[in-house]
Amino acid sequence: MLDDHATSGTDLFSPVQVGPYTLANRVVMAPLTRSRAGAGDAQGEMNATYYAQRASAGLIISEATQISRQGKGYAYTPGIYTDAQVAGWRLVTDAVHAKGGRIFAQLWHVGRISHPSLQADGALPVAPSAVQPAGQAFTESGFQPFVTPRALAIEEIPGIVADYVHAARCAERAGFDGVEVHAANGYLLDQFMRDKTNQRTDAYGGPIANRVRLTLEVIEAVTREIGAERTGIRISPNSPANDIADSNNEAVFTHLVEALNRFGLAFLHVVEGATGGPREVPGGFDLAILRQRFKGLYMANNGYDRALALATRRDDRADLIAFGRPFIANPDLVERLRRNAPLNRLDTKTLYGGDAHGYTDYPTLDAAQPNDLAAS
Ligand code: 8OZ
Repeated sequence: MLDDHATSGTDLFSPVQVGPYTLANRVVMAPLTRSRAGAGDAQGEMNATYYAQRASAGLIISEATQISRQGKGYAYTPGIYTDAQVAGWRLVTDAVHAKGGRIFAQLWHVGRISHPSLQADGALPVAPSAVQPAGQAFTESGFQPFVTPRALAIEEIPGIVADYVHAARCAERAGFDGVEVHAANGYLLDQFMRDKTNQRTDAYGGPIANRVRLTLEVIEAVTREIGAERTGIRISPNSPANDIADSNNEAVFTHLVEALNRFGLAFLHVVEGATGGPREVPGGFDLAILRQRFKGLYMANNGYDRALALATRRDDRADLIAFGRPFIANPDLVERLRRNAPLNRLDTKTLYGGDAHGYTDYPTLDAAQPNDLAAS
């Protein structure tokens, strides 16, 4: 008998059905901001090369990609709302598909994690409430302190949902296999869900059912546009990323996950612990409850290495494992995991912005082998 989860099993390298796609393995390339988009926030050939080099992942989730100019919060990040951006992403998806890979677009609105210099006409970033985040924005002229955002009027909310739908349609036109709605890491949807950043008194604030409303409206609208089987969602329930917090994370996210069950999404992607940091967070709740409650594929992320990934699959604690930084330094990560081969070291100086160095020049195992010379 199969249990609730369609793919209980023990292997990291066996195929898995995600929506309409049979993925070659359960190793996912996590979304990774690299800030290397070109003019008009459009991707180009260099980005296509980078993603194609990593196409042996069972699934690639694109770097976070803004759904609108208002949704942008970092210099040089790509968008997915203009024709030029669609054309740029088409280079990427064609290159990945030519290598037999699959790729979903991560749809992103940063909310208050932005800066007027990144907004049209120097506008204030928008958020559920006018609560200034601690920290600094990454702008074209370096780091600048976050400002106090402007609270969205309730009349503006349908326009935000419409921007997600437009972006999902653009992602489809660009050849993406699906989308992941970014509801993690302290960006707009997460800001609405948490009581530190959401102090609204209307239908989008107060009780948890109100705070998760925008996320559910976005999921409803996006799934209606491109299909639930091609839509995933990413959350980070215990992460303090981008100065986010809630007085009862567990209640917020168990409510959300149970409400998501009615859609039949492609997957639930969970950043376990502090984003890019420790897996254990003081005051964090046990995320196993989300695995139990969600009736669909569970994708685990954050701090996984080979041993933890294998153990997690052996115990069936996740269906898919998303690796972030290891994929930056190891384009052939799947093969290295399979062979238990050593990993390249990550150069943290070339993570954000810049050129092909630290982007498309990390070697594969084979490239490092002397018998390559014999091939010519
Ligand atoms: C690191 C740097 C910039 C953005 C996230 C999109 O945390 C990001 C991000 C990560 O989800």
